[in-house]
Amino acid sequence: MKLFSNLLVVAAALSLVNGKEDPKLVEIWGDLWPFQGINTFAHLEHFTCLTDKDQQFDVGIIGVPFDTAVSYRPGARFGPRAIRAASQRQTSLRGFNPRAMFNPYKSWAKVIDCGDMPITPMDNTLAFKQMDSAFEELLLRRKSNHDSKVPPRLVVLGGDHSVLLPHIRALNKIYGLVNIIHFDAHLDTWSPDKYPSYWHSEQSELNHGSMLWKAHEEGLTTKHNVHAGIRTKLSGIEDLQDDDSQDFLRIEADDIWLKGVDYVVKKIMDTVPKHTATYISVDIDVLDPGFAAGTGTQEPGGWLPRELIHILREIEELTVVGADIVEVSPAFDTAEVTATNGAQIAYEIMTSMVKKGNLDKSLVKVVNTFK
Ligand SMILES: [Mn+2]
Repeated sequence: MKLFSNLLVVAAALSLVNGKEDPKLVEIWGDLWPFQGINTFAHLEHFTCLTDKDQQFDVGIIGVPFDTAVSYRPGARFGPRAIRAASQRQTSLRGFNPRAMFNPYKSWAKVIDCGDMPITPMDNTLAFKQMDSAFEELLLRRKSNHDSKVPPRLVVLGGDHSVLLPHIRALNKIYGLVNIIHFDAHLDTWSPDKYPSYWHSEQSELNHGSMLWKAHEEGLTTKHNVHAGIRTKLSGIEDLQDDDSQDFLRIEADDIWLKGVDYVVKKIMDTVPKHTATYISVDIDVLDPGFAAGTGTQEPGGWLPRELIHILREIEELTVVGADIVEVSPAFDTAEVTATNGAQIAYEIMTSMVKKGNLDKSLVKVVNTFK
């Protein structure tokens, strides 16, 4: 019986909804196997953080199921639920990350699943208003559970890549300029001119390949930014010149086998100052389509999951103020491969965020932005 119960996942906390449970029944029925129960990310406790304003946390998973800014295959609105389903073998009891020698789910931090942002799929202007407001609500008007002088941090499950922009806008209000480490097959620094059309509106300028351009236009980012895993087709060499002018260092997908994984790690660490606010954005299409078919814009010749995982571990000392894993589109996935990689990447990033400790309050540039 002892061995048997060791194999079980204690999920009693998930069932404590009204405080009226019979302890004896909880003892009998309160344990679930990883494939059982309602899906939250890694069986974390779930709170609807947007409506529960007194809910304090240190690191929150938040789903942003928005995909009406894609330029090719849609479907990433179902990314959050697919990543949550694929995360079920992560539990606090089996959450020890051997590569990091650390369990992010059993440490100082209160890590919870904040649920999803309710974003309209009918009107992108309104959708971005909703996302701007939601990120401000969760970051500017909240305190972290561990230290009331710093806000909590979010790990976003996308959604298409454009959901980065409202997150960076909110982070910029707190920390000032933010460094971006952008794992992606594509540049995503394309200006609207690169999508020529007779038909034009202000909102049509923003899509999942232009949000980094927009972030630069709005003056949200530093001069210490990195793209890693790039292998996109271009409209011409001028795309790279435009990218240079937005202060991104490019690490090509081929660099990982031509120059090695250590080269990639060193380039990132040489570019991004360790003690400054840094955002990690992972477009799942940085992985080869063989490992991430479930995405909107596949590019052959990408990285292996083990390479990305290793790099994320090697850069764990950076000061990560927020992160995302985007563009998981489960309708194109096979055998949950893409979503499982997405869940693992979220776990690796969360491991780093918790392992490094809470943020130093000196990073918070704007005082009294949150109550
Ligand atoms: Mn992207």
